[in-house]
Amino acid sequence: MEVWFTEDQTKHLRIGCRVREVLFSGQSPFQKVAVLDTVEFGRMLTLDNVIQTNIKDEFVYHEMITHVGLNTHPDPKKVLVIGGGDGGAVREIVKHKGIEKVVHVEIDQMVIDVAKKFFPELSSGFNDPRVEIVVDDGIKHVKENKGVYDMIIVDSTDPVGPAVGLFSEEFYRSVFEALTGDGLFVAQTESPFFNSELITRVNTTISGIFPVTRLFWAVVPTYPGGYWTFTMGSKKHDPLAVDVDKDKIEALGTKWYSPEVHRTAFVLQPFVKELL
Ligand code: AG3
Repeated sequence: MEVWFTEDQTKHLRIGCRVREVLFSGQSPFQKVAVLDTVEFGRMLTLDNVIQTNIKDEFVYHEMITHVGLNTHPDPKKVLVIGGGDGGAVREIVKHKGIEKVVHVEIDQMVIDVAKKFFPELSSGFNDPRVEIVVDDGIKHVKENKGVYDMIIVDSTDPVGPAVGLFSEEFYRSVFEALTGDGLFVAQTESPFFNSELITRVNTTISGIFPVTRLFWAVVPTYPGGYWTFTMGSKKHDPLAVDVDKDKIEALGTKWYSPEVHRTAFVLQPFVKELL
């Protein structure tokens, strides 16, 4: 018997993956959590039937949501990750030797438990002594912590349900306050093919708060459109002005991010430029 997982990427577009085995399925207080062993992508995490990550393409997203910002700030020491309970972002952050502390605020304990059990390749960073896991609401956490973080990463789900607040002006203002004087933040900001209005709104909002706002992109085959964006808001440092250290990046052992990609990720096609 053939088993297929389908995500409704939009009302009129679906992605389907053939499933070898359903490894886990549970309902948390926040969402339906599932782990599927897919034929094309290996183990895959879905939340409310939306693909979050998988063994085959996770490196692109996790390298880009972390290293672009970590190489823009000259000396990041304290980093906050909101969401990203799978651990992929934390794994990349702890590769940086200068990092002293990573606070990882994930709202859903079940996602953390599932990551530890089914995605050891992603959650390995959880064992690093510099990492503190806090099961709480990220919005509340940024409101309660002011002037603390060099970098904040918003590794959220799509802007529906619990994640809506993570795309709001009020939240971006709290993020600004939670950062140190030269801090910066990076958020995942969806697809220019299917979420163009969101990209425009988020960029306008962040530009009204942060002196530097930059959109960059990468290819994630399992996300709608395959072309995915991230937005950086920075108080001082401009990712386009930094000369990234080749040796330092080589030491990270990345598979997508490189000094060249640091620059080309900010090269936007005319239809994307138009959104900003
Ligand atoms: N965060 C989810 C990105 C949104 C994907 N959207 C979709 N498939 N419709 C990824 C979490 C990985 N740490």
